Amino acid sequence: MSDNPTPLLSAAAALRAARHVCVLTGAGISAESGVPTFRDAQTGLWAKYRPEDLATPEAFARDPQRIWEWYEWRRELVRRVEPNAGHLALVELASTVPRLTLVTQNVDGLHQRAGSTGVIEYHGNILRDRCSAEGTIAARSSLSITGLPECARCGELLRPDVVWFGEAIPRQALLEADAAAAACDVFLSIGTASVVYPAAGLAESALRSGAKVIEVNTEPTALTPLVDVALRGPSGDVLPQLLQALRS
Ligand code: BJW
Repeated sequence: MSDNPTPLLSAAAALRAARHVCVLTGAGISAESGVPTFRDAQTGLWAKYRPEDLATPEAFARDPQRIWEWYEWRRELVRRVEPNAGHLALVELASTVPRLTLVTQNVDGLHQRAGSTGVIEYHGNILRDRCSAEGTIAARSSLSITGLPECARCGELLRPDVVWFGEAIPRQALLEADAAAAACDVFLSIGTASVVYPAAGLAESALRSGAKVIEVNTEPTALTPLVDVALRGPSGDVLPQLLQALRS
């Protein structure tokens, strides 16, 4: 028998020894629920649309109707889907390790629906509206002049409460995620291409602090050359297997 443990057993051993696990999830963890990722060449959202046409404040200022149509379509989709085995495995992982911080780049709320608590929403939440003038979470006015969602308080246009390119990460989320990445002893990067910053910098920060970094992804990513363990496969399969290995 070989002395080299399999990647799954190595990852399980790292988690067993961990006091604080920081998890960063990306679009890949929701793919098995039926939510499209961004950068998949065939099915990704950016395969059909250019990011700068839809996910920037400039695009919204230029054509709010088009942006709202895209986001309403995605909202409907997110409301119809269910959390998958990957989301559920992270709920269990949180009750298995001494401390777990879950940071998600996803805006779909599926971690919370699966039962995860204290989720740090790094890029916001697609199901909330925010006033484009006041910046606060806002209710819709029932008297819209433009036919687009307007703020019940000030009448300005509402926008989805997500973070577009060139916009700052919500301050609390940024601080909490930075602190967890720098303090954890295991960092788990799941279903993200690791190309969008500052989120992609969290794993780098964890590595600098001496944490073990484990990646779960169907494909190699920009982070793969730096990780301690790479687990290849859909997170809905790999995460339950990892949990089982951790418990045995
Ligand atoms: C599976 C799977 C399965 C598939 N199982 N795996 C250099 C350094 C630092 C920053 C920059 C830089 N150059 C440019 C920037 C700025 C920019 C940036 O990073 N650009 C890069 C693209 C180059 N960043 C920003 O603009 C950020 N803000 C900022 O920097 O602010 C500065 C500032 C400071 C102070 C004041 C003002 C400004 C903001 C970034 C916002 C990103 N927003 C989006 C849209 C959110 C709203 C919406 O949903 O519409 O967030 S873009 C999109 O990308 C979305 C995602 O959260 C994010 C990351 O995508 P993710 O999750 O990695 O998805 P994919 O599709 O790329 O990958 C999926 C992965 O899953 C793949 O690897 C698959 O293989 C895998 N997979 N099935 C497991 N079943």
